[in-house]
Amino acid sequence: MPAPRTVLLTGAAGGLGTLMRSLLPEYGYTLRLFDVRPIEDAPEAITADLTDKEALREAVRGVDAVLHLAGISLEAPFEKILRSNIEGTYNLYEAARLEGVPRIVFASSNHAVGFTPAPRAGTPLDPSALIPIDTPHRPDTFYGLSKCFGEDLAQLYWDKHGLETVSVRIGSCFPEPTGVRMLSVWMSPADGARLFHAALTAEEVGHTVVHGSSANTRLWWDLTSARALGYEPQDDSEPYAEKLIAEQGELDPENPAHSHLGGHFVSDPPIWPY
Ligand code: NAI
Ligand code: 15L
Repeated sequence: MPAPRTVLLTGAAGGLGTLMRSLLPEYGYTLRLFDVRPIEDAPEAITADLTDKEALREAVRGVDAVLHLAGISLEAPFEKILRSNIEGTYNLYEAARLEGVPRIVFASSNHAVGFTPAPRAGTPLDPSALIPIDTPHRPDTFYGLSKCFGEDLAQLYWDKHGLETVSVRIGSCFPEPTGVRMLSVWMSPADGARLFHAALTAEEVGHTVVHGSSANTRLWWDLTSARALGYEPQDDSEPYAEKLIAEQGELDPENPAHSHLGGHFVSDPPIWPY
């Protein structure tokens, strides 16, 4: 596949979308923006819902790849998740298939496997204790379940239609880690751009699932499949560790919100406010 140049960025108004709008052009991409919310500083962006099939057909027409970030990013009633994340992602894949788009990079989440026990608190782990990429789906919420669906949809569209996907099980991609658990799953925005770039350009990915994080000292999961795409993480959350642990304490293995990959999503998930 020739290196993609024009990329549809869905979810462009969101937190990660905003970060990627500033970071990805440095890699030579021209971004076409899509979100249900208008983007103040980008009047050219397509303002449409993932349920709008016509808008999606037009949005994907002529692009080389899609970076699919749009969707409900927290827990919500099943009906809302169904509409935005399940039907919405299906609508995007159908539009891409019909318009001949060869590759999608799908923002999956650690919450697809959120009930997986965290290996253990502490630093650094024996590599054999890291969560492998083929760990079974163990969604911690309807939100996580929708990411399992997205990964399976991606597999179907590869096997049946030859549409490639890299599903990135993102840990926590924010400018800084804000909690002790995040020390283990944090992905710096710059590493996020590196990983998305690798996922957009690697040869012959079929459907590949990767963990999305920086090379954290306290890493909980295996980055081998991400590195195989050419991803070379440059960042580590460790400089934030002392302050966060002083403020919040070490993770308590008896607390379910500390002892699972998905953190507080397993017991008290944050709710989508809209
Ligand atoms: P966000 O909530 O800030 O952004 C999501 C964007 O999607 C919003 O701008 C929203 O308007 C848009 N959206 C929601 N429903 C839509 C619909 N039906 N049609 C069109 N647009 C719609 O979330 P964030 O943090 O930027 O995450 C981006 C993606 O990455 C999400 O899919 C999220 O599940 C995933 N992810 C993010 C992580 C993170 O650490 N930021 C961790 C794991 C996964
Ligand atoms: C996610 O999937 C969410 O979209 C994001 O807001 C964070 O909560 C992140 O996971 C996390 O687990 O920290």
